[in-house]
Amino acid sequence: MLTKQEVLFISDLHLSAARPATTQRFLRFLRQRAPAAERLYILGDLFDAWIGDDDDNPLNGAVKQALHRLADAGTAVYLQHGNRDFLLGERFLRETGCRPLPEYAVIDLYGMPTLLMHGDLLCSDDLAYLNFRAISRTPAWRDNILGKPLWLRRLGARWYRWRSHWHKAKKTAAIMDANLDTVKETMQGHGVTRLIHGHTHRPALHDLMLADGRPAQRFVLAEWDDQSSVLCWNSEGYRLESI
Ligand SMILES: [Mn+2]
Repeated sequence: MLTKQEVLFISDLHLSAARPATTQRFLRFLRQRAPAAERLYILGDLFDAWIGDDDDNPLNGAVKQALHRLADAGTAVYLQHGNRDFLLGERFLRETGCRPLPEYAVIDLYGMPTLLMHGDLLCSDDLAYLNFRAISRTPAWRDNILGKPLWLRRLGARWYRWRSHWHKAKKTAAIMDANLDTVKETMQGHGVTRLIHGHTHRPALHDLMLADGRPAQRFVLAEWDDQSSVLCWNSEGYRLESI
């Protein structure tokens, strides 16, 4: 077998029955592209909504099976929660062979400590969202939601999506972007000069300077839409690959 030497990063696929082309592209990526990698990091919002590990719709089944096949083929798959799929739980991990990442995950990337985040915590100007986030990550909130029957959760997800769409329309672009001070404080707090995150759907590579004068880099991953991109690292450096 070939040595697997690459490390891949993706985020914000927002898989849902409403976007079958993206799902197909992702399944093909898992089958054909990802097995060449040593590690695949999925930095949140793999699904557009996740209402519980017991949701056995066909899309979830196909994705779970493909992830497991990849893990079985020797690629380590790491999963971070996004703001849309933070209810992904233990059972999902068991059924896919994915390994969980904490909301701030520092990994070694070819000798360089690198912080991985979904990115929603960087949008610190969006106080209404951060407030909801704090409440919705408590065990009580979670148990309450997951204790409801599946049909009710399905209905709730539709309502939530509609409401979130409507709320977003009222927020300014600046509020929904990462706050630069928060970015710098977070990086400095974790002792890194490299950060990779998604969530904002504003793909870019930002050069910045930390308060202690060290130059730093922030990679913002793209959402998977009509186009898909993958951030690929190997010992030589990085490149963006379109799928
Ligand atoms: Mn997100």
